[in-house]
Amino acid sequence: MSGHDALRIDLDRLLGRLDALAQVGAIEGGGVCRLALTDADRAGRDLVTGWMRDLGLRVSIDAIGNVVGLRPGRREGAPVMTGSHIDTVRTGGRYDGNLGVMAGLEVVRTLNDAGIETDFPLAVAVFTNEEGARFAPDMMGSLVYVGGLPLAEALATVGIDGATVGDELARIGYAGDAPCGSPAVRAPAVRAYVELHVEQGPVLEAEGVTIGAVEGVQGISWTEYTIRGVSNHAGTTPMRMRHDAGFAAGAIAAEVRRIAAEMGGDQVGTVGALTLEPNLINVVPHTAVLTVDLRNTDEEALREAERRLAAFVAALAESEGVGIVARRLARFEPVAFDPAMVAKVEALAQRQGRSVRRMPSGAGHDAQMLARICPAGMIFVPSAGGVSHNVREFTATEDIRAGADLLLHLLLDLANG
Ligand code: HGY
Ligand code: MN
Ligand code: MN
Repeated sequence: MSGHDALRIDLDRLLGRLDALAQVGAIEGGGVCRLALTDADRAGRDLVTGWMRDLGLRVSIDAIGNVVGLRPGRREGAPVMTGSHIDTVRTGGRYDGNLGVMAGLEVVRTLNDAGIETDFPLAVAVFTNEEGARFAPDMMGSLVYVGGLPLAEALATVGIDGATVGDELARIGYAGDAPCGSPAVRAPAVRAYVELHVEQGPVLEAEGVTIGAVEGVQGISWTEYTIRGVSNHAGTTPMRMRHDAGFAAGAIAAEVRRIAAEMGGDQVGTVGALTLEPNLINVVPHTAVLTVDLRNTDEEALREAERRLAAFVAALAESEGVGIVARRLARFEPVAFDPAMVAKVEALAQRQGRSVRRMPSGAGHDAQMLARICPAGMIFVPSAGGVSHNVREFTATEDIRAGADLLLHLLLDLANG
């Protein structure tokens, strides 16, 4: 432990910040809608960077809009970093991403109040567009940060509403001047990275366990399909004459479910977005655009799922006489976190008297990108009912306290090397 064993976060202060941030982009049912680079995202960023400055952090904003608040240590050099994201999906909860950033700020406040200076600097990061819901891929900001996606390519990305990342970043005033990683430019140095996040799944709650020591993140495959058929009269067109983009979209959605059931194990598949044109009751649709999200903890199995779907789509295009164009939106192989970091999370949780279990993450996280440049790890706390990406997302306050206290002491341990 860090020699400050009795140190604890202030739970009410942390909950207060979470509540205040949840008012920005608040939607019916207690959730939040702050899609990346919208006015609501700007308002959230303004609030959080204000808190960072109030805490005495040196705030830098890089060219993809990542915000890093730096707390100097006794020594110069690469910081120990924590953080997450504050952009949300359209039906977001108040904890996804936000908890990791708010807990990072609470750690800083706790250290400030205790007059504790760490050996190495500490940093709290807010990564741009982790969700990828408006601009694919997800984890875009942290991927650019570590040099995994060229900045120009990220800025040129066109979103689901036709806007580009670059234009929106400039519009909200977060196109920063701090250099960010790119294949050409070395990624900023980070000594270690730890992210606190809600599990967003049912495992911890079902097992009555408080802490997840996350071993890694499963593979992610996002594809958009554009299907071109022929619009025709719903009443006069014999079934044998149809080239029905709507039917083809529905067949793909059903096949995604069938492949997941057939493969079993960790295979999951989702058709989350679907639009038809002209989207009228009495017209056979001429166009359908849908997205498929496939994930698996095993890379080979994920590739098999992709192969099965691609074969189905090719045969469907043939049999229905439609054109189907696939566009890759995101593809990340499974990531394993640094075993020593996973062991640290587990051991510290046990030392703090918390129940803990090792587990993979079903969701993508910025930590999986930071793992490319430094030892990275994650702390999970339970999600009530396993619900997330839903306004009903909830984590019990005592679980938040457990996760934030664990983050506090893990960061102290890492920053005092
Ligand atoms: O899609 C995900 O896994 C994350 O919410 N970005
Ligand atoms: Mn998240
Ligand atoms: Mn999310």
